[in-house]
Amino acid sequence: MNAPLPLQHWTTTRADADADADADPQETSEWRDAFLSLLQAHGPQRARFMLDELHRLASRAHIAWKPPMGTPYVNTIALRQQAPFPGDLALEESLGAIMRWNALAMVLRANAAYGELGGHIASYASAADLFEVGFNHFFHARDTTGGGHAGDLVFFQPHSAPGVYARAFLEGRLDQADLEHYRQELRGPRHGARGLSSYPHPYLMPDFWQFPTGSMGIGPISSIYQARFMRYLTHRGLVDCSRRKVWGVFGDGEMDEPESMSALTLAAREGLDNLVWVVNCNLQRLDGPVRGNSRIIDELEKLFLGAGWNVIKTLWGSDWDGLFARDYNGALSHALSDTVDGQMQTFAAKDGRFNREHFFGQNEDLERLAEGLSDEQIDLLRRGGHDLVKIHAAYAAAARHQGQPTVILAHTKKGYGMGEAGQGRMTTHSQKKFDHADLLAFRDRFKLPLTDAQVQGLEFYKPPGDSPAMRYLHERREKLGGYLPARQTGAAAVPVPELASYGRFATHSDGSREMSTTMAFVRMLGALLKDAALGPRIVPIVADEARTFGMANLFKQVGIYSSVGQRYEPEDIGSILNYREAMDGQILEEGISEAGAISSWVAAATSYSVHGAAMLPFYIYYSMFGFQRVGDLIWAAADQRPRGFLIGATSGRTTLAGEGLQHQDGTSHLWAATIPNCKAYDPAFACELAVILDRGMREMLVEQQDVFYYITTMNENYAHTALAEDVSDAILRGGYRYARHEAAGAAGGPAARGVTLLGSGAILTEVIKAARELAAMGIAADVLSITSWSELARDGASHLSARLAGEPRQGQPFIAGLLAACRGPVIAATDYVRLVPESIRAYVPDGCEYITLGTDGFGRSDTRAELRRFFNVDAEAIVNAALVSLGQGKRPPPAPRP
Ligand SMILES: Cc1ncc(C[n+]2csc(CCOP(=O)(O)OP(=O)(O)O)c2C)c(N)n1
Repeated sequence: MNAPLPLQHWTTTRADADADADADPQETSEWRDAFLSLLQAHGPQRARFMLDELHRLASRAHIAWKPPMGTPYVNTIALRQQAPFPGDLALEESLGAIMRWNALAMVLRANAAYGELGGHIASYASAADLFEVGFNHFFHARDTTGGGHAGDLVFFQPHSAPGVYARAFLEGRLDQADLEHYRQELRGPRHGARGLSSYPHPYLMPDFWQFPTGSMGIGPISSIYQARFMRYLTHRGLVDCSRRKVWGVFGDGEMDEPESMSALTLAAREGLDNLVWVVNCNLQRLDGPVRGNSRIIDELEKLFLGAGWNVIKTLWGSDWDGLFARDYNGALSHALSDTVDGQMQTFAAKDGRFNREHFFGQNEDLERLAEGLSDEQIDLLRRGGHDLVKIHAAYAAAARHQGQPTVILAHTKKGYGMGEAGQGRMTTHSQKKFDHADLLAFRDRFKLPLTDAQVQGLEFYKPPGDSPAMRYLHERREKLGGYLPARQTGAAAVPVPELASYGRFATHSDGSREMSTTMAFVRMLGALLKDAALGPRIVPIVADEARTFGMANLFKQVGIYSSVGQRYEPEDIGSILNYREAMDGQILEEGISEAGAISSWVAAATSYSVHGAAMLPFYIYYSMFGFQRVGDLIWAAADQRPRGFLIGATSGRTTLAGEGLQHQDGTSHLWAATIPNCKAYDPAFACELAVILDRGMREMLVEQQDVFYYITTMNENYAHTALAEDVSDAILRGGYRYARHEAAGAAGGPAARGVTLLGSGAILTEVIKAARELAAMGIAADVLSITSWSELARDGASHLSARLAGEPRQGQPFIAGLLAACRGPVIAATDYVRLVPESIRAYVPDGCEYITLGTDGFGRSDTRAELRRFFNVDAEAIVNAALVSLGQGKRPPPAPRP
C-alpha cells in the first residue's frame, strides 16, 4: 500500500489567489454588500442582468476579463432548488442492491466456470444508481399499441451491461438460465437459454438492445445524431417525436474519444433539449485515473459550457448537505476544488479513518466539520452519483430544461461498494475475483437478504413476486410504458415504384450519351424523390460533397434540412439551383464530418425499428472516406441492422484521376465484404446500377430484410449499354456474360484459342477494349461484367460450407457456372487491390489459369490513362496478361507516351 503523499503534492497553493490580492478590502466589501442586497431584493434574474451589464461595460472598456467558465467543485443544484424525490427511497435502494448482487454473481459465476470469458463489475458498480433513477422515473418505453408515449432512446454504458441484465431478470424478461449464460452466446441456446452478449449488441439480441455502445465514442456521437434525426422527423411532419428524449450514460474516460466530442456544438447549435447525457465521472478509466493530476469534471464542465450545453454537476450526496451548510468560510469547497482526481481516487479506495486524517485533517476548519462524524460515517459519505435523490433532482432539471442539450456530470466511485476488493483500486476495471470475505462484506454493505451459504454459492436472488419491492419495480415501469431496453421491428412496408418510372433512361440506354455512374445515380435519386409514396421517406445525406457529385439540383428540389429555416438571402437566389435551406428540407447536409454523416445515416437506416417508420437513407461520399475513415461506425451500424444505401462515389484508384493518393480508394470493397449484412456492388453501367437499386429498395422496404447496400459509383463518363434480357438476376448474384468477341480469322486457326476477361466498375471499359483487341489478333474473348465480387465469393463460400458439412447442395458456385461456359485462361481486372478479385479464386474451375490485375500500392495524381498504365490495369496490360497466359510471350512494352 502506498504511503500517503505529503499534502503539498496534491493540493495546489493559493499563490494564484495571492497574485490577485485585494488592494482595498473596504471597497470590495461595499461592492459585495451592494450585490448581495440586490440579489436579496430583486432575485437571481436581476442579479444575472447586473453581472451581464458589468461584463458588457468591461468589454467596452477593453478590460481583458471573462467570467471563469468553471464553477466551484460543488453541486449545481442547490439544496433549496432540489425537486422533491417522488419515489420510495428505501424500496429503490433495496432493488438497486439486489441488481448489484445479481450482476456481480453473473460475472463471477461465468468466470468461475470459464476463466477466459471476462466481464466487468466495477463500471456498473459506479453506474447502477444512475441507471436506476432513469429506469424508475424517466426512461419511457415505446407504446406499441399506439396513442401512448413513443419511447425514449437510451444508450447504456457498455461495461455496465450485466446490470441491465440483472434488472431484466427481476422484471421477468430474462430467467436464471439466461443469467447463467452471460457471455456464452453459443453454449446458451444448447441449454435452452439465451446467451447474453458481452455488451449491447442489437444484432445478437435483436429484441433487447437498441444501440451498440461497446466501442467507445460511438454511443455519444450516435446519440446526438439520433436526437437531431428526431427533430428532422418532427419538422418534416413524418413522426411526431416532440415528447421523446435521448438519454445516454457514458464514461468520463470515453469523453476523450474524438467521436464523443466532435458533435457537441451541433447539439447546442440545434438546441437539442431532447438530449441528456449523463457522464459517469468515476474518475477512472481502464488503466488508471482519467486525469490523475487535474480534475476531469472541471475540464468537462468548461468544455461543455464552451460548446453551449447546459451543465449540471452532481458531485456530492445528501449527507454532504449538512457539511456544506456549516462550511461558513468555504474551507470544504476549497479543499474539494484543490484535490486532484488521482488523490480523490485514493480517498475512494481508503477507509473513513484515512479520509478523516488525510482529507479532513488538512486544516482546523475541516477537522471541525468532521468532528461529529464517526469514521464509518465518513466512509459512507456518498458522492452525488450514488444518491438517488440528487440524481433524480438532476434528471428532473435536465428533462425540464429548454433550448439546450444537458450534460449531467455525475461524480461516482468506480467499483462502488466493492470494498477492499475493488472500490477505487487502479485495477478495478477488470476485477472479477472476490474472496468469500469480500462477498460477505458486499452483502452486508448493501444489506442483502442472503445467507452465508447463498453468498458462497453466488446464488441469484429474486424477491417473491408479491413483495412490495417487486410490485414497486413493475408499477414504476408500467407507469413509464413498459420495459427497457427493447428493440421493436414492426414498421409498415413502403411501396417502391416500378424501375421503369425512374430508371428507363438507364435500362434502355442507346449508348448515344456518355455519362458517369454517379450522374446516373443522381438522376435516379432525383426521380425517386418525386415518387409520392417513397419520395418523402428518402433521406439524402452528404458531407459537404453534394456539388462534387452533381447533386446541387436537389438543393432546390427538396431543400436542405435546417431547424430554423433560412434566415438569409442566399447569394445565388434566383438561380435555378439556388441553395435552399428549409425546416422541412430533406437533405441532411452534415458538413465536413464523415462520422456525423454516417451517424445520421444510421439514425435514418434504423428508423424502421427506433421509430416504427421506415426511411431510406442514401449517404453519398468519396469512397475513400467511408470504410477507411469511419469503418468502426459502419461496423456498429451493421450491428443495428440498418436498411439503407451507402454510395461510395468517385471510387477506384485510377478513375478519380487527379486527386491523388489520399482520395483514391482501392480497398473499400475488401472492407465491405467482411460485413455480413452488407451487400456490395461495383456496377459498370447505369442499367446494372438501376437493377441493383431496384432490388435493394424492394429487399429493404417491401420485404423488410435486415441488409444494407454499398454501391460504388464513378466519375468517368462513357457510353452506357441497355439492359440485356434475362441478366437482372445474374447482376444481383454478382456477374453475367456481357459480350463474346469471336476471333477474327479462319475457323480452326488462331480462333481456336480464347480467353475470358472479368472486370468491374470503370475498369470494365478497359476489359472490353482488350477483348476487341484480342479478337482482332485472332483470340476469342468472353467478357464478364462482375457486379459484385463479394456476392460471388459468399455464394462460393456457402457451397464450400455445405460440402464440408456433408450437406447435399445442388449445382456449383455461381461463378464456377459462369466460367464453365467460357474459354481459356481467366484474367480479372479492377480498380481495387488484387485481393478483391482474388476472393473468388477458389471457385474458378480446375485447370483454368486465373490471373488478377489490380491497383495495389499508393495512388498518384495523373491522367486516367497514365494511372491505368502505371498500375497495369489498362487494356494494354490485360491484353498482355492474356497473351502470356496463352503462352504467346510478353507483349513488347508500348511506346512511351509523349
Ligand atoms: C474504441 C475503444 N477503445 C478502447 C476500448 C477498451 N475499453 C473498454 S472500457 C475502457 C475504459 C472506459 O473508461 P470510462 O469511459 O471512464 O468508463 P468506466 O468503465 O470507468 O465507467 C476502455 C479503454 C473500447 N471498448 N473501445
